[in-house]
Amino acid sequence: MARCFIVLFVATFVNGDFCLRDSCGREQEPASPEGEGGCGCDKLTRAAAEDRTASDEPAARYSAEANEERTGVQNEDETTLQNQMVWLSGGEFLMGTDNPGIPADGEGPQRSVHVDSFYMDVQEVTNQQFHSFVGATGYVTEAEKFGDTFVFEGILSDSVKSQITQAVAAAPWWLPVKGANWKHPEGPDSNITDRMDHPVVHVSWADAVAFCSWANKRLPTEAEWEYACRGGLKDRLYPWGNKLNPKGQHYANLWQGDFPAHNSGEDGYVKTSPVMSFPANAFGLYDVVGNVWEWTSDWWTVRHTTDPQHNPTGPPSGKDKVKKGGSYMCHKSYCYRYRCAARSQNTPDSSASNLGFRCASQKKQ
Ligand SMILES: *[C@@H]1O[C@H](CO)[C@@H](O)[C@H](O)[C@H]1NC(C)=O
Ligand SMILES: [Ca+2]
Ligand SMILES: [Ca+2]
Repeated sequence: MARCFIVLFVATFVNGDFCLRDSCGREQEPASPEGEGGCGCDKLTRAAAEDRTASDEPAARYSAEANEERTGVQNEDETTLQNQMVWLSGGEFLMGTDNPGIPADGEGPQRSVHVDSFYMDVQEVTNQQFHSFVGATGYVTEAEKFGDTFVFEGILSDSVKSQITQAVAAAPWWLPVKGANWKHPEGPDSNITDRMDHPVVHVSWADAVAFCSWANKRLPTEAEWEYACRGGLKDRLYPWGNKLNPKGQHYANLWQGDFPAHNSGEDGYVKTSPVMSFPANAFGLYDVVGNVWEWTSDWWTVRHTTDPQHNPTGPPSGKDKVKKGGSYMCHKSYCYRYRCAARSQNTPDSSASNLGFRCASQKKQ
């Protein structure tokens, strides 16, 4: 299989624009000055994505109906296995911003959007919950099929690092680690035994769709996600307001220190944190920004209409899916994306040590 790895990125400067072209010849989105490279996590492309159209196939195959005979595990302890959800009464809100932190990401313009009422998971899907899903369905993630996934260098052991010769040129702190997956987040020698209440990572978009479908849910649209993030506040940067650390308190698991060399862990965590370790927003939602990035159902575009929108679902097709919220790797200097209006993208088959999801639903579960 010809996997033209992102590792082969060639970076060129054209008219001051930082352009990236991968070995498949695809033009990447031009980067913006502030927080430009970000965590570089939008560059974790799997070349095979080109040959595969993201279908709704996992949704059908792993629906609760299709697994009726195998749901024993699910019923053992509903409280820990099923995510709590909150009912969000629909309405009109201002999506995006006219003061974009990263204009090239398509954060603007600010536009009036209506979303219907929906339920949202209060927390990111955890390892425990994903474990239940795999136990009930036998699901195998895309990272397990590919045999590798991207891990941030800063959380890898020296022995794992010493075996890796490739890196992502545009973001050298990302290393493809053989044998790493959701059960072994930093490679075969690592495990999640002590992290069952942490968000699951190394899950692709299709993996997330399959999980939500099994739970009788679905991924949120970008509009729903952002509506949920804002917690009823208008035109604010974060789910809790405009100050990053009100009263000196940390409200999200982000990066303090110098990226990528030194993470001081001032907020208590240098990697993922147990879900709900930081305060909820006014809607009762935890870790909306920070901890791990969250997949949405929308295809990526940086162009948005200012016409009033009703339950927008993004473009009908595309190359990348939208992810929201930033992660424990985000610092203002490199990845100012832990804001509700901020956004980034990955090919649907991408997986990484800072990317997870939560589910939404129209019905009460
Ligand atoms: C999981 O990892 C911990 C810490 O690295 C280790 O002590 C433990 O033995 C591992 N457990 C299993 C089942 O491999
Ligand atoms: Ca942190
Ligand atoms: Ca998050």
